[in-house]
Amino acid sequence: SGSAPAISFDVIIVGAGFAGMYMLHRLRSLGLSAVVLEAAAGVGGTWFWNRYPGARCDVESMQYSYSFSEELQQEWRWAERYASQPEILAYANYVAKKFNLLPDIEFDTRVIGAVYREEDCRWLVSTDRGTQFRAKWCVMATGCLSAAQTPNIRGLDTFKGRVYHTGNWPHEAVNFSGQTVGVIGTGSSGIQVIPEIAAQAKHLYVFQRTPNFSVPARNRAMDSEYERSWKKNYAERRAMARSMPAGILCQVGAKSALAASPEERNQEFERRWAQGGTGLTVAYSDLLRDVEANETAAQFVRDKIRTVVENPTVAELLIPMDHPIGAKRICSDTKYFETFNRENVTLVDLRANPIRDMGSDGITAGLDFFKLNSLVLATGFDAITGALSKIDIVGRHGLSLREKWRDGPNTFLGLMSSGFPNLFVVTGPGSPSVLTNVIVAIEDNVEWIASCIVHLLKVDGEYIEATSSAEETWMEQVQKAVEGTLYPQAKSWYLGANIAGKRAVFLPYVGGLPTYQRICDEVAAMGYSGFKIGMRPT
Ligand code: NA7
Repeated sequence: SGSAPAISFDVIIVGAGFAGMYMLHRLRSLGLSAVVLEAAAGVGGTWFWNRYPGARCDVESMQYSYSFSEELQQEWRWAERYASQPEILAYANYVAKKFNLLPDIEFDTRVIGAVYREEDCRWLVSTDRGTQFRAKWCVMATGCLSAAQTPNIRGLDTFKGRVYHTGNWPHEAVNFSGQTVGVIGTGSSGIQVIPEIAAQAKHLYVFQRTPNFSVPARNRAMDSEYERSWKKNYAERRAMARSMPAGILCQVGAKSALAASPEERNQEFERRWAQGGTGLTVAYSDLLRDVEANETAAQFVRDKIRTVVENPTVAELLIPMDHPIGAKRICSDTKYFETFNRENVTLVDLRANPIRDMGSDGITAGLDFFKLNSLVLATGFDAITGALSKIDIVGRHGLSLREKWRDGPNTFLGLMSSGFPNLFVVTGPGSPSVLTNVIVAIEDNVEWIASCIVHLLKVDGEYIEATSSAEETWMEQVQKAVEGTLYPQAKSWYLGANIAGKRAVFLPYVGGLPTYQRICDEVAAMGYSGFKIGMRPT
């Protein structure tokens, strides 16, 4: 390959999703030069790739949007209560245009390596196009749900039909009319795509390993009165949202579920069920802390599934019994359980009949063979660390990030990892990330990183690096925060339990966004305590 000299910038940003786009905008407003390197052909990150039918956000659109520009939040109009993937992608493109971000983004460019050069305190980043970029700072805006994971099914490559992954859906329209289709996976993606495929295909086989809790989204066209009230009070409501544990303005019950009478509880759960969305799991203060409290909500949803699904055997198979409700990310659906009342839909229970292999015509589960025209993998992501571990990141003394994180990721505040000076991560492991309205978490992290860079310029620092003791203390706090909650009782992607060989460590910080943000702000206010600011080696 031709080794053209590396192009230099102040900052290299990896990824042009919501994190990378805002990081670029923020750095440019500080007069810094930055380039964004993006594997996709467009902006939007996970919303660029997850184009499967039915893909939709589970945070209300009035909230799942940037708050940094009053003009933007006033002029953009959301069509629905919960935005669909095409609408969120259109929004991302609109933002990119409005803030003129495109000229500084290199598309179709996948970052494969990043090496820290101690001699000049610079990162050297290389791409799959053979190009190299050099910068003092590097921001990994690589996303929490961006590395799709394909299950290791024997013979998958011998299948003659088409195989799709929800997290890497083709751009051209896919038509399943007249086809027999299989879907593997019943997480959020599966639960969204299954009703859509069922409505189109001749027959749909749903291959379910673990049933999931899901609540109706009750999506609908945006109510103009609701939109108006948000836009009139946007600044105030955004501030209120930031004071909530998940950065989402919603009604969080302050009372123990066990302090309410069964009638009262039932009424409250019914009210939230009718409202739609994931609010059911925050109806009471202890739903994610107390097994008995949790069971009241779980039992409510189980009964709903029994009411909706006509065939009692199928209903029982769809009812989750293995984990507390909310300990895995709860799903939000549009007619998911109803779909199993259709004559063209068959539920295949993989716990009783595990997948054996695939051949050219279909799949064998247990003793049964299922002839398929197409297979859809809704099998999720190597979450939170997957996108980072795909890149060969090398810090001081040849230390590889992948090696360092082999037994679980160590970070200070999710933002930096010791041994990797000047390398920032947006919504990294050890930050609240996926337990929040991620756009809020992104904006706060980006602001923190931008202020940190401003500080370094002011004090003439060559590098900033997390100390290993601050990192150790933080990781203890992350683990302590999850103790006493029910999260560890589910084998979820929060724990990396869905990836073979991934060490089971609880990845996000569950202490809530306000606490996390207060700690981040305090650290900065104390002159970046827990970090070492260094001068250029002479
Ligand atoms: P998830 O939530 O990780 O769901 C993946 C699903 O795929 C889940 O039902 C898995 O069953 C199933 N799966 C994965 N591998 C296999 C194999 N080998 N065989 C059978 N079934 C398998 O991913 P999603 O994309 O739905 O959602 C991820 C997040 O994106 C979501 O929470 C939202 O925040 C957005 P398992 O439970 O492991 O038995």
